Amino acid sequence: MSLPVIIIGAGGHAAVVADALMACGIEIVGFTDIDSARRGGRHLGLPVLGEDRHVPAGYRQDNIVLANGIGGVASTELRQNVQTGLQRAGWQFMTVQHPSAIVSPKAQIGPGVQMLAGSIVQVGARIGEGSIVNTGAVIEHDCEVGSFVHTAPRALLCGDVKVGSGSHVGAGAVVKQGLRLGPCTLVGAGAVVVKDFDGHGVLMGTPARPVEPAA
Ligand code: JB2
Repeated sequence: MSLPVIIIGAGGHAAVVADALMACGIEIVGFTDIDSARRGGRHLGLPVLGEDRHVPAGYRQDNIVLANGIGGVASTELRQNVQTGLQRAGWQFMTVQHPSAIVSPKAQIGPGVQMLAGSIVQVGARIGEGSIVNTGAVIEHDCEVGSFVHTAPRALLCGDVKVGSGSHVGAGAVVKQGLRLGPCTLVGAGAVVVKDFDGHGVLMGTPARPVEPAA
């Protein structure tokens, strides 16, 4: 059983992470949030403790773990920066697996990965640190997903796809089997990707094509 958890961030993704932890019977101490006005309030019925430095008395790095409640659409940079900063200060980030997620015992799951309700991670898949497999997303066999990748709700990576670190695969998008997407690729919602892409850019549409990011 996990140590009690503090969730970083008190927004939409944090609520989804909290729900997954509650479904596992894991104790949640509360949320932190950069918005100091929220200190003393509640989120999902649990206390907002204050900013990241406001860990309640009695809790230390050896008797509590953190869960990353910051999601982000399009960019996972904030999520990554907040987590790596706190890790440098000595905090551990837990892996989260909703009880309804199906995760092959032959998949390799990095530290701090979040596999949310109804997601599927198939045999031979490898998922790097801090990535999100969001609600109903599917990572098929032998995929290699880098660190801090967000696979959004219902996105589908067919077998043997490689996705570079810091990428976002939008809701309902499909990436055809065997493709390679470089780091920091943004796949728009509903896109169908049928060609490799070097990364650091945006793919949209069916079939997906590179587009200029919105100004
Ligand atoms: O450095 C920080 C920090 N920066 C922003 N530390 C802490 N502890 N909290 C921080 N925040 C807080 O995260 C913001 O003040 C805000 O309350 C929260 C982010 O909430 P929001 O609902 O705006 O975004 P999200 O990342 O939880 O959810 C986004 O990404 C999900 C994957 C949304 O787009 C969701 O719809 C989406 N499902």
